[in-house]
Amino acid sequence: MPEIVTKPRTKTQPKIERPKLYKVILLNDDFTPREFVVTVLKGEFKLSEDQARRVMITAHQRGVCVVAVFTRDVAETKATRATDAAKAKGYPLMFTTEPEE
Ligand code: TYC
Repeated sequence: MPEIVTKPRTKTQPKIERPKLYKVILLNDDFTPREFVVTVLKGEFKLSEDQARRVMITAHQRGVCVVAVFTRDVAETKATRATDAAKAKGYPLMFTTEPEE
């Protein structure tokens, strides 16, 4: 009798990788009015009044503050839009992005 060799039918599930997250970082400067920073944080990043004030004050006192984390595309788009909104008003306010560890 010929022996029938069958391979075990193992279905390999495609691995879903979690997308890497990027921090949006707010940088302090000496010129942008505090109120404007708060307005941008609320408008672009949907922070509450309270959260926006805390983030602004932290950047003001420490030099930088993490605003939020997003996928790369979203982080870069929001950082660029927020920086451009300030530039349009003549302020040097800057948002950068950096990958999470
Ligand atoms: N340092 C600014 C001022 O004294 C206010 C400010 C806060 C600017 C946070 C940028 O990320 C910033 N007018």
